[in-house]
Amino acid sequence: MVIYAFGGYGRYIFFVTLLSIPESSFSAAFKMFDVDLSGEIDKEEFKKVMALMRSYNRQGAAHRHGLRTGFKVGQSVENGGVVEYFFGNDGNEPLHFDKFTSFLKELHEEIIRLEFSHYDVKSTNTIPAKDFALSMVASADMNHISKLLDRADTLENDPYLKHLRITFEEFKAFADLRRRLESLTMAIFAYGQVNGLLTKQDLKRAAQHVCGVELTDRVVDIIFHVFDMNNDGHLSSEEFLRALQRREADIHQPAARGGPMGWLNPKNRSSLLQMLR
Ligand SMILES: [Ca+2]
Ligand SMILES: [Ca+2]
Repeated sequence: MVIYAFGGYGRYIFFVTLLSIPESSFSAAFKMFDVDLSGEIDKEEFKKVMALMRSYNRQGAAHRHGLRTGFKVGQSVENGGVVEYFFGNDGNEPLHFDKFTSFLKELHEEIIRLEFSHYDVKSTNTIPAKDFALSMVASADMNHISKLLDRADTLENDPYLKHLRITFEEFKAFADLRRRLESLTMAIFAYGQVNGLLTKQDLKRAAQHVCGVELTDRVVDIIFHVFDMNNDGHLSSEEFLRALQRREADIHQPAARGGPMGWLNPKNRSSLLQMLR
């Protein structure tokens, strides 16, 4: 529970900044923070890069001059205790790669947990299948959003699916899969027997073998209900990518998204990637 441990809403900008680092870029991010290439991050390096990233994320492309006019190191960096956690109370402990990456991993996991609790209004530790479907659609390709929402709605007409409830572990498995799969789509489709079309069984095996993620039958049933748009019992590569691609249409209005996943703004990601280039 790193977010709760380290502070509340007022510090969220700090966490937004850290969360803008995608898992695939942890290693590149570490190198970026380690300004003097000593193999470890010290407190001043950390504060400097955080301030830079913060001003970049906040001002965005329209005010890019903010990067040049400078960030004021040590000024109003509300860090929610993270600086002390990383560098000790005296601020002199160096930060190594393992601690840096495991912290970021935990932070990402915490966001998944927050999203789950957002749907788990009665704290039963399970969420209805329809809410799960909606959460999948919320992170899918925006260009198909209304059709996918319709499909999520029809879940209630299915006598079997409508009563299913999804646990946090199942919810997290899908989030893990989505996160890891983007770069592994080709490998996944090697599991499709016919022209790269995935059956439910193919998807389960591929998730397990390629990504080490265990999907339960009901999660796979819900995935197919929503994303097998032509109802042929297979996921084509287009259908599959629709499920994995993050939505794109509203990146200019991150605040309008609401909910914890609004923090994971594609715009923040691409900002960082630009910085890393
Ligand atoms: Ca260093
Ligand atoms: Ca299909």
